[in-house]
Amino acid sequence: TQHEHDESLAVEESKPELRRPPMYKVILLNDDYTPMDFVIHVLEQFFGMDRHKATRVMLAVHTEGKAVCGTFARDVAETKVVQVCEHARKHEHPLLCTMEAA
Ligand code: TYC
Repeated sequence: TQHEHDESLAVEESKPELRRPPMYKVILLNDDYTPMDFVIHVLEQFFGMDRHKATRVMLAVHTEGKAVCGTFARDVAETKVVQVCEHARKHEHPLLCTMEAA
């Protein structure tokens, strides 16, 4: 039928959308006051790390000044940044979290 013909044309002529969405690195920044245990808990709670990995990443931030916690689509990265910052502020720690294009 003409209807079926139109449908297949519509499918065949659509431009395939093959590009991945742009990704963003979520980055934790060092400071002098946030307790190490608090940072480890943040990495476990918000980034799904086990204690061993969370400890390694926390120490990387502590010694290098910053470290990548994970790479996510933009809306997920934005949510993590807000959640970590709100959690830190609730506990009155100066911990900073940011994101940048991967
Ligand atoms: N530098 C902090 C301390 O000595 C620990 C720390 C690690 C703080 C990682 C923030 O993102 C951070 N207590």
